Amino acid sequence: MSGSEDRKLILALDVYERERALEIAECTADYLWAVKVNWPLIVGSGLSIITELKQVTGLPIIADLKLADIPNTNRLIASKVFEAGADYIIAHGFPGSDSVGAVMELGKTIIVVEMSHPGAKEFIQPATDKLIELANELEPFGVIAPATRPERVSYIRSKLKPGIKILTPGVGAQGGRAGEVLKAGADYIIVGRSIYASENPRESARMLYEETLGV
Ligand code: O7E
Repeated sequence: MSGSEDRKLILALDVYERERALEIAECTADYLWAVKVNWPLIVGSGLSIITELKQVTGLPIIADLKLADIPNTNRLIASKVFEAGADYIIAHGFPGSDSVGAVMELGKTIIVVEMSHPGAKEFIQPATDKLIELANELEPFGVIAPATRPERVSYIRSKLKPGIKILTPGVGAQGGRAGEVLKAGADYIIVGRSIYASENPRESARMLYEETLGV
């Protein structure tokens, strides 16, 4: 198995229960680069789950809050979440550079430039070029792009400053394929249900990890 710096798999831990979350994170940690915590787990188990997951796995924690508020509110939320131990926070870009900037002042940030679901074509995809411009200007750690549309990942890669990472949700349950999206230019794949809802989460994570090797 490679060191964590070579890993490309992020677990989207979208369960409610604390015990289940800790158990799944612990048994899959060997194959992960990071664990992503979204609202289902925070509303189910509280913010302290971030601290606990960090202790149990030793991995980076991405707080996927999709922050989309005025700068002051983004700042109030992000400061508590970084304080809890999050290493990265995901923010929407559409509220503007001041809102995203307020999060970036506090810690490493990931900006949504396009989403993976069908409805993303209605409002977000028409704004993707502007959101890429915003990312190129602010230079966050990374951006979110859709694993369900590898051609869009290639496009986003071609417009994005080198060095800004591309993280892609939508592999597995939403139809995206790991190898294909990594070849298209993604740096990391984000996978939820195909791991946490499978009969053997460790084995599912191992198989996805194997798929990412050598791409
Ligand atoms: O479909 P799954 O079960 O593999 O889970 C995918 C996870 O990625 C889930 O947490 C979902 O909220 C998230 N996600 C998407 O599925 N599509 C997106 O466009 C964006 C995200 C995401 O991670 O948001 C970061 C902003």
